[in-house]
Amino acid sequence: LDSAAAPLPSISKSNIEHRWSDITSYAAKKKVQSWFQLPNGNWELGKIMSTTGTESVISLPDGKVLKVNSDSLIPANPDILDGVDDLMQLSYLNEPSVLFNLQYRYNQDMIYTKAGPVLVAINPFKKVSLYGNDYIEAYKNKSIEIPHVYAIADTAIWEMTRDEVNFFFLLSGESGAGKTETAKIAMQYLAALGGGSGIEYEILKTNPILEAFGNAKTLRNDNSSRFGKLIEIHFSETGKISGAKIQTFLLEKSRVVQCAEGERSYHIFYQLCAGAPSALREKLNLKDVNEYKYLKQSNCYSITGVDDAEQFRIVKEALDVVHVNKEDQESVFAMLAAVLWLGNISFIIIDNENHVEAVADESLINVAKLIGCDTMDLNLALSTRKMRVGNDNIVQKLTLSQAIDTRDALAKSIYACLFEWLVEQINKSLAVGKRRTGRSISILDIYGFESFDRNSFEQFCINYANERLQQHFNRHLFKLEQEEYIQDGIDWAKVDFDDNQDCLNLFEKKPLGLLSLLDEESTFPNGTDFTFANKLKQHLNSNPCFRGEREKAFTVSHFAGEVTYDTTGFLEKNRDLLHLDSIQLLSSCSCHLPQAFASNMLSQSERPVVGPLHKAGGADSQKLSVATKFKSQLFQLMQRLESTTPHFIRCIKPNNFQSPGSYEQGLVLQQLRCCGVLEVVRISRSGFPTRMSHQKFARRYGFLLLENVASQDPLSVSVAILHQFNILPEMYQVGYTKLFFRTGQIGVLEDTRNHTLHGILCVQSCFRGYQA
Ligand code: AOV
Ligand code: MG
Repeated sequence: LDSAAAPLPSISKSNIEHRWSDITSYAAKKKVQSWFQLPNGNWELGKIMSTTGTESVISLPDGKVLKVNSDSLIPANPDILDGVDDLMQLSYLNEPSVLFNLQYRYNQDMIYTKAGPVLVAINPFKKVSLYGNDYIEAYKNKSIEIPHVYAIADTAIWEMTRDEVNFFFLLSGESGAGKTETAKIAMQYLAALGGGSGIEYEILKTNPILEAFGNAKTLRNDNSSRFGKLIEIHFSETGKISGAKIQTFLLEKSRVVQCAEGERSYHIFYQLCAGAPSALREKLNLKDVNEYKYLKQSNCYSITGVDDAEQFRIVKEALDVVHVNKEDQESVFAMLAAVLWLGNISFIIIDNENHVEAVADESLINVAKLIGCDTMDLNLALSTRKMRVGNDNIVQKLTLSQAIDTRDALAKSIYACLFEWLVEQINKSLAVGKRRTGRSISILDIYGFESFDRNSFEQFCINYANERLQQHFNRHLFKLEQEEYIQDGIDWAKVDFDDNQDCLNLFEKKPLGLLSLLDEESTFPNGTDFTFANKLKQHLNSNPCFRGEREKAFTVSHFAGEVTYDTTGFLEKNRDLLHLDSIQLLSSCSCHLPQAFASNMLSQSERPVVGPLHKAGGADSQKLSVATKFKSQLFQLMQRLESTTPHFIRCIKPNNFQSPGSYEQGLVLQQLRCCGVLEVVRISRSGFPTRMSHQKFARRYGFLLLENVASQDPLSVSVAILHQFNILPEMYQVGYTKLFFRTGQIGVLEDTRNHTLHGILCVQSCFRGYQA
């Protein structure tokens, strides 16, 4: 049993605080419990019966008795600590103990647990009765203390109102771990407490809209966010919501034209087809989902437990709430129908050079009608390209594959513009107004780390974003904490953590990083996915986070695991070209949305446009590529984060089947490990989380001193206070500028202060009574 290969990586030495060998004889005498790893990698709780030399005999719950190496046993916490609210309270902070504690709580639907400053949320994959008005009231009145998103939202509201600070909720976790749901739960609480103006209702209604247009079923999550979202909710001085603003990041637009077997395109397409009332159906000439090629290719039309028609009604209602008028709503649906019909447009070859023309069938006619243009113009835009050769303008006919790419690019652009347009309308409706108070709570919910059998440019961007966020988590919780101790001259045992700087360098380094090399290759007219992959292998093979693979693939060691990317389509997606012919077509349309899209595209100078003014084939090198634009968005975001008070919520997926009641230890452990939860707890516990400047400390508690210290400096006053109240030396440290305390120490002083103040107030009021 001992030597049987476990499929899971076994526990690393550095993660163990105590080994049984230190205490086994004691343990055997008391028959205390310890963790034993089974060959399948799971941990079992056993009782130590006896210990001789390096061997121990343990009995497992199923009655089996085993002789094992004492070193393979890991101490378990006493029963009294089963299911503690905060992992900080565990006596033994080893991996099996943490796993067990979370599982113990999970089995009782207690899905939230504190890990020091971080909230861990385990996805229940079922309705749990932890939400709604009664719970909101309870957390508001502080009559309940179990860890919860509500509790954190409550702290955020109070601290924000009092200290005039900006709060930031950072949600992280793998795809399907529960970030979006958790974000909605936090919004629910903020809306309940900050409500009154009615704007809170609009804010909540943005969720069904953005989910319909930006979420889709993937193999990992039936409701997977395919865009990143930052919502910033502003509050007045009295803590009431005054407005909000939504920023979105890189929508996965390739999904509109292609998606993998078993996945779906964006929810809204299925909702429209299922839920449109008959008048609308007729007007848009809507068919069933299985008649559209874009939706048909993945062989998946419905999601268990989801009624698309009902969702459509919900989305329409939500659009009303955020003031998108009926006329605009109809235009939105027309654009969706146009995208679907575009996918059905086919081409016929018209000469022996493989040049094509669009088939003048129902699909072509419908698209033209829906966007408001002439069928001939549409046909030309899809099958020809105006080019400038020397001083002449010429018209080049397109081949079949060029025409299909042009068609798909148009469909993707219309959809992406529609999404942006909607976000803009929502922002107008939620407008913060002029009276910004400097009080806001933001929630960041991006797409989680993804690893599929086949990973493309989208996963590359998504995982890069997660890597950036992880860096912020590390920096904030580890580096800054440790640097502060060192700066203030505090004795402090350094806790190591997994820094992901190497992986970020792999992405960001100039000129030899993944992003720079991708951009460079994207600007070469002759660059292909193949030359790109070769370039990576040539320049990056010595990087420990990188590995070249066969053919056009490469592997990156992310903080959350290795992912192999297939470079097929990387260059095209990064260039994101839309030919000027297509933009001109949209601007000539009689409908207002395509016109708005076209002028938006032309005004966005960073968008690469290829047309007569540009070289054929390559993008203008001055325009920003998709990856570069995304990177700069992320940098701006990180900068904003620096000036706020962050709160981290780590969402954990207990199984890969999206099913309730199944807790896979290996899967949970892997997520806990890669996001550094255990290290955070260890730092918080071994460190001095409470800190106060000498001045503030002296001002706050100085009056409690028995001797008169008015003339003394803050440091001497502080030391005098520490002595008078017999604070044990190991419970605090005196730094150059600040005092540092272990958890709970300040509480004692605060109690005394409150008692004393209360006493003083009583005396004062008696005195006033006496005078009167
Ligand atoms: P994600 O946002 O983290 O994935 P979601 O928030 O969409 O994950 O959660 C996935 C699914 O888990 C939801 O659709 C719910 O069915 C379920 N779920 C999550 N949290 C809860 C909860 N607190 N109570 C009940 N069910 C829950 V991705 O967007 O894929 O990274 O890109
Ligand atoms: Mg999500």
